Amino acid sequence: MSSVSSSSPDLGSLKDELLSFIAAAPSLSALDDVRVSALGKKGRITDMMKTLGSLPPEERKAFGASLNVLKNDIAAALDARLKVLNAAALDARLINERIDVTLSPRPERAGRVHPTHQTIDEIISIFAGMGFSVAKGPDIESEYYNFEALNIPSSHPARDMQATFFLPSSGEHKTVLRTQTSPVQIRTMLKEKPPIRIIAPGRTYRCDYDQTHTPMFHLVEGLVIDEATHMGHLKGCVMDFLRAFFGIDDLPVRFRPSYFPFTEPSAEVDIGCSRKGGELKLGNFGDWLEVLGCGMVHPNVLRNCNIDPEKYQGFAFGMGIERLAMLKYGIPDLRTFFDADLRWLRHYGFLPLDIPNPALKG
Ligand code: 2NL
Repeated sequence: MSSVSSSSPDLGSLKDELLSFIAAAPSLSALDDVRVSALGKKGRITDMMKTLGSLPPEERKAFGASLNVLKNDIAAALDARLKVLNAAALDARLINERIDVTLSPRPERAGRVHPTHQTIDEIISIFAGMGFSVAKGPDIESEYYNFEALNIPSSHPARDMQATFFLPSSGEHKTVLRTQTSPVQIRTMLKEKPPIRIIAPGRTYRCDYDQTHTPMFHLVEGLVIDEATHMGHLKGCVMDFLRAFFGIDDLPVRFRPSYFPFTEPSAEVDIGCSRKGGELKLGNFGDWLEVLGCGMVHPNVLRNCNIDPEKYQGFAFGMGIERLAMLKYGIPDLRTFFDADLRWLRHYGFLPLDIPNPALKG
């Protein structure tokens, strides 16, 4: 480009100068400095634009056109260099911030998973393998879902003021801290159509405190509703679970007739153990230890949930999570689960990356 007028500066050499600055700008901020020096409020091209008004009309037209061409060329060059520098900056970040995903994990050594939650994870993992899903519900329940729908009559000792935490009631509908997780299963039956296969783990509450009872503890209940479900399914399911959970393939499992208002027939389940020398060992040693309760869902409970007992049957079971954890991990006192003692947690707790299901261990 040549100058348009003897009185105007040499736009060609200005263009070459600016283009070489742009090409040499090593960073985004250096490039911006070049932009400001050329096109900013007091930039060299802007300054020349301001002089247009004082030129004679014939010069103004030609010089103005040349200035516009220059301005557009510089803007385009700035834009192109900006793209190059942005791409280079991204490349540098991709290299600097690269994570080596092939490195083996470094377990966090500071924290521990509480044995109650480790045990819940293990239980979920085993039942997930049998096609169960996990259902949740509120800790504060209506007396109806916690007792009435479960065929528990108002005369039942569990409904006594001494046994259950009743909350200050508003009106005639009483609320309680749930004493089982069964109300979660009632809610599921009311909401979903069979087939149903769920477990409901969670906090439960009873007015009790001694060596083997705390006012808050965790239960997991299971529920299966389908056509033609029978005691054989219940026994197979519970046996498979207990053997997987304790990691003992031939663990003896015994079903004893029992009574619950929400199941008929009902059974309590014992596993084989030995208590010789005050030490508890699980396995085929001739002695027995109770671990859970179960049964076929009572027809009244099915009817309360609008399920036709002529068409559908089901089984249910319930077990205390801390109790299972105590047996599996040799923890002697239930109350220590709720003491929040860090020394206890460091001793009995689990590293976050421990594999929950022993069946999955290599
Ligand atoms: C125990 C016994 C049990 C159930 C819980 C249940 C739930 C529904 C219907 C029928 Cl919705 N039954 N749950 C059944 C039998 C026993 O728990 O000793 N738990 C610690």
